[in-house]
Amino acid sequence: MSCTTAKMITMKKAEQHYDAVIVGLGKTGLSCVRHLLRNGLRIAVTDSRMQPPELSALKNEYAMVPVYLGDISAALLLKADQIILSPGVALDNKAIKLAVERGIPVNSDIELFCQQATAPIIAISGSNGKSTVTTLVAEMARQSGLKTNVGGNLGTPALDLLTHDEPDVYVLELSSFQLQTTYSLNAHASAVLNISPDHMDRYASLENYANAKKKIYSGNGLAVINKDDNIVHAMCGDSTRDVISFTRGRPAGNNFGIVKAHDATWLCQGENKIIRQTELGIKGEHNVANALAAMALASSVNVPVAIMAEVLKNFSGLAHRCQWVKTMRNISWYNDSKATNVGACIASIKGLSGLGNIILIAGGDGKGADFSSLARVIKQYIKKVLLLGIDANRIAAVIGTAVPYEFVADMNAAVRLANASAEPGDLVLLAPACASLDMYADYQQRGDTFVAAVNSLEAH
Ligand code: UMA
Ligand code: ADP
Repeated sequence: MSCTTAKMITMKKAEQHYDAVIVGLGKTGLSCVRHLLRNGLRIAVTDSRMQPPELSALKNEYAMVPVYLGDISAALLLKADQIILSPGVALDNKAIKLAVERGIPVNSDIELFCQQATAPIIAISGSNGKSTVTTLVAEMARQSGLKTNVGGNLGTPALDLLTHDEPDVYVLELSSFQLQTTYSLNAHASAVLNISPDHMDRYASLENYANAKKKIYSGNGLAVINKDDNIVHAMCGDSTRDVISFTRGRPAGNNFGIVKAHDATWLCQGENKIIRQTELGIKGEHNVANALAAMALASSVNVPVAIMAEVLKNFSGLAHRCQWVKTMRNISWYNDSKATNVGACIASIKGLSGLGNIILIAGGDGKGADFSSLARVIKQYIKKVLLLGIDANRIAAVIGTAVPYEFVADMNAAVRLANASAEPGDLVLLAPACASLDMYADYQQRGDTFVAAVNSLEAH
């Protein structure tokens, strides 16, 4: 080969090579662009959508970064030293699979984060309660004087939390999608809050889904375990590391749990009473578990129990989580748009069940869920169900004749019909047991649409 030909080949290779190709141009993708450019890497971005959400931000801020839209191309991925995969893209995408077969590493934004962050990380996963617990832990850490950066699946991409001055602690909500391509996490403390089926369109089995979440316990930090959840409990069963548990039963040793005393039911560490259940700002049995988990995690950075109790009194919950909207004609309306799987819907119904008969608004994109476990709870607590979205039929099939149900075209129709069906003393609950993406941009938009429809009732 002549010297000129060899040079041309080298140049061609250099032209085609990327240090990293970022797959996905949503929030995560854009945070990866910023991070990798800061580190001087040569990158390209691809997204299967023709109009991904952060396209104009990318064009405005980083016009020089090549972007490939439409079907994700294996040929592009094969030009990369590594692929940075956004959580919304499945590992079984054809092009990604081919790249993996050819030995190209696939990493999450969380992997990049872990490679760079030096402050301790408190990491939280689970099927339900992640955002609530993450917010509580961050608030407890902040109130105790720690400089705290909070984010991840909660909203702010983890890489956007990296600052010049490292905080005292990072508090990260992590999804199974983020964890499955993370390898360097060694959290100071971590928890899988609970496991119930979710994202069954992305996992072959519950076991695969749980195994992705289990990765949060990698390393040797404090493992916080839900003693009441067999799947979580088994994740660190034979561990020799530091483990602390929480339970809605009586706690053994220095673990967190519930003690029923003559005066009240207390959330405790061992025998040490921290806060009465009635004083919690967030309501429902599932939130008792969330409060206990938050305290166990916060104890890893020495948050005083008095501060834990104060935060738990003052925190009345995040928007779209079992949120009271209003009461009219003695009918109360609740927005739990974030109940995006069956487990969350059941927890939501049980949490409100003592307050009156419930009319349930449910349905949306079931993400491959098996809805059969909803049937018993609906039969026990629900007066009527209004169903919308692409999987409305699948929910109707499990309800059968147990409880009356009707199909509705949209949220306005659901709210109008619920209002017409409700009697004084009833509750109307939006707890869809499904994702919102078949009808709305996200769960927030679905919840906002519900709240707007409820508010418009008053005018009539
Ligand atoms: N998408 C495509 N083609 C692509 C890339 C994405 O169609 O090439 C679609 C995905 O299928 C998905 C949507 O675009 O429906 C968003 O995917 P994304 O990876 O671009 O998402 P981001 O905007 O980066 O937001 C992600 C998390 N989203 C998902 O995991 C789907 C956000 O969690 C998270 O807040 C954000 O990163 C910052 O970390 C949201 C979520 O729904 C709240 N998470 C799931 C959950 O909580 O159940 C896991
Ligand atoms: P995530 O971030 O995991 O989706 P959130 O804290 O946003 O969890 O809560 C979403 C919904 O999940 C709540 O409104 C409630 O219906 C349900 N939920 C919250 N915590 C729990 C729990 N510990 N167990 C079961 N369901 C829960």
